Amino acid sequence: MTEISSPDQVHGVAVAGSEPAQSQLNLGTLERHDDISPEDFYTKYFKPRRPVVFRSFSKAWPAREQWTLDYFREAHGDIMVPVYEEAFADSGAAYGASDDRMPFREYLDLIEAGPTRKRLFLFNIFKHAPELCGDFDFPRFAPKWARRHPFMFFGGQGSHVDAHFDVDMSHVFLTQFHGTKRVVLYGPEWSNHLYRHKFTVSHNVDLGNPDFDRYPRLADAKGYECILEDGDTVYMPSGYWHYVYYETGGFSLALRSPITGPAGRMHMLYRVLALTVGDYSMTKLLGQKRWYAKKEEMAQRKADRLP
Ligand SMILES: O=C(O)CCC(=O)C(=O)O
Repeated sequence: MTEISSPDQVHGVAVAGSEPAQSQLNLGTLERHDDISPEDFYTKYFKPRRPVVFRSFSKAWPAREQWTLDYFREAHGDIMVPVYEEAFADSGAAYGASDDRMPFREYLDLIEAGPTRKRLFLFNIFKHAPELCGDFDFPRFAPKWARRHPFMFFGGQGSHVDAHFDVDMSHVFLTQFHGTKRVVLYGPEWSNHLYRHKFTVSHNVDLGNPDFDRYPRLADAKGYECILEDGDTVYMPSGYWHYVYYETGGFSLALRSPITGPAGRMHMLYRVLALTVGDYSMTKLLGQKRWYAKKEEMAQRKADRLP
């Protein structure tokens, strides 16, 4: 996800510490590998765009040992960090606006102390502390990397990131360091079943507590689920929807492999323009609440017409 796609998409209602009711969704368990070679990964997963969890991605990284809550607190605790909470998309929250700022040290204390909805989203700590880039590398698991856009994600127990796909259409490799999170994935072919809002990369459905009366076609969408633990990397192919629920406080690093080829790049450009120009213009024209209601109505109608 680029900085353009924003916490406007983060509009869920899960209560900190509550368990999501994902068992009702049609989810298979993601395949897992302790060790897979870059060549096998490319043939079996990257090329056919199949998500998977594996552990060999980060095994050579010094970060595996070094990056702990204590380390970040001591070495980088003074950095002022933008903190997000769940924000309803129709509540008037501005694109990209964080809810609060605080010293990193205080934020880490908070997520260690117990459940909290507060998250750091798309946090580029490397701008503040470039030396951290020496603690990991870009492994041979993808042909190309967006080297200037490594992002970190932190969250407290019970927080979640509502489902979305990344507007830059990158392939994402999300590596867990501390704590446990549940990740739910759907391929782009299910976007209408997920009631995607026009021009955006998100929807109004709360996958943590799905409302099948309101969104009946959601039940037909076939997705995947995995639990990410320290050392696991989930590969999320380009365009995959992802919903993340923090079972415990924790953090991860996302490395991104940009989409290649003219068709892929055109699609990325279309998505970025749709979100930044299309959605923005309609919001200006109709006002946030009316445009949101309209997007919701259109998504419902589209889903009703599905075979
Ligand atoms: O793990 C998270 O908190 C969110 C990850 C995410 O949304 C992403 O990598 O695009």
